[in-house]
Amino acid sequence: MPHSEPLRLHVPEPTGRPGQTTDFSYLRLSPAGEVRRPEVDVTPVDTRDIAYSLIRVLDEHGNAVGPWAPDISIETLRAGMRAMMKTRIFDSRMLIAQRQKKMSFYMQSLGEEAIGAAQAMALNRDDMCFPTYRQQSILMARDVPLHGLICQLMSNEGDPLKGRQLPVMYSIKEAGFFSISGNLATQYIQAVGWAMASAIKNDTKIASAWIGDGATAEADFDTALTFAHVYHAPVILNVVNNQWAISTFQAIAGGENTTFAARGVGCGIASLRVDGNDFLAVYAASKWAAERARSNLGPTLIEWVTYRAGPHSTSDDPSKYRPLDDANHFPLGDPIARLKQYLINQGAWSEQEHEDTQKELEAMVIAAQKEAEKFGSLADNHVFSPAEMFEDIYEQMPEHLRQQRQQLGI
Ligand SMILES: Cc1ncc(C[n+]2csc(CCOP(=O)(O)OP(=O)(O)O)c2C)c(N)n1
Repeated sequence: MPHSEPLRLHVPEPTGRPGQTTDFSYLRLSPAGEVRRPEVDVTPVDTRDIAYSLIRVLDEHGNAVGPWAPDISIETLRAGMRAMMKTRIFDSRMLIAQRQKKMSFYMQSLGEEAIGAAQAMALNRDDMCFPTYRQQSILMARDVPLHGLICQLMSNEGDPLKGRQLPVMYSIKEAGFFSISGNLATQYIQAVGWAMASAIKNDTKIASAWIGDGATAEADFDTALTFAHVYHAPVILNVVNNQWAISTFQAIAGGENTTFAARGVGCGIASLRVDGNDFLAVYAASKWAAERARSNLGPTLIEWVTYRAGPHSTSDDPSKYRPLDDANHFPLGDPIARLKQYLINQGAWSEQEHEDTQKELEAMVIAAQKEAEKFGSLADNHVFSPAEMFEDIYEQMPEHLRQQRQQLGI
């Protein structure tokens, strides 16, 4: 048949712009408990249906249902609750500090707290995470001291990174938290290499790689999948699909009419798609993937479906490109509220305990901030000496850097 119609370029658009309401029916959702749980030695291609479904454990009444309901102690869940609450409180305090000009920049993880926290609790402490700038919940779950983080944020004289990095770009080797880089996606392939090294050394540690939906469009994402597949690297390949990459909707990163989990299947990697706001599902899927990796069964890709409830960063105003109350309409709700309901149903939490914990953690963050501010903040210019700028570029300072330092007279 001859075609006479002119060709049209397709440019994906979000269904909701400012002043409108998002139609979230584009998300492929499954009811809690519905998706099957294969054995960990499943052949990757046999996870295809799961890559297009959504693993969920908590139903709308806060009950844990189905084959993915994890074997997890109430103590671990209570610790998870605290880690998520601490993350959210830390974020909101640091946002204020940024507005007070005590730091130049900040990035919240509002709405995404369950993902990093639950995976951190499913891993061993010496498994290495290769995070983006939005996995501070891993640090909270691993109980990293807050005052060092705040010194980094304030670029002050106590900053472990000596003021060389943008706030939030932490580097905490002892907590298995790889140095964050501003260059999107670079850490994904580095995680695979780290996992390969662990296998080469016949070690038992695994790696956990992190990327956002937007950054999957970077070439390093595909390279990482190829290497992970070829060498059966012991790595968990996490894709946090929070629907947005700054002002860009996930459809324009390649999410329209498909899923990010499906990318893994195409590369021969076992892949799961999971409710990222369901702490129990995150824990269960992370455990499953960790067991695969530790048993030499290879990598697992997990797409976490969630919603970036806050602005991209303190330099962003989402009201310019999406509906104001979008997060309230997101069908997977809020991760803290959902775990809270579950724990209350179990008789393991209460409104009173929630309030008390909130106050206790707020006091902890405020105390840490006070401690950090003893080293100054950006507002009072207590920063590292400029002489530090020339250190650590190479292991030994070369002559030309020594001369540049001398030119500054420091
Ligand atoms: C290589 C590269 N390109 C562009 C940027 C600018 N940039 C910073 S964050 C961001 C959006 C990333 O979105 P996503 O991967 O979805 O993660 P999210 O911020 O939603 O957590 C962009 C484009 C960058 N830092 N590095």
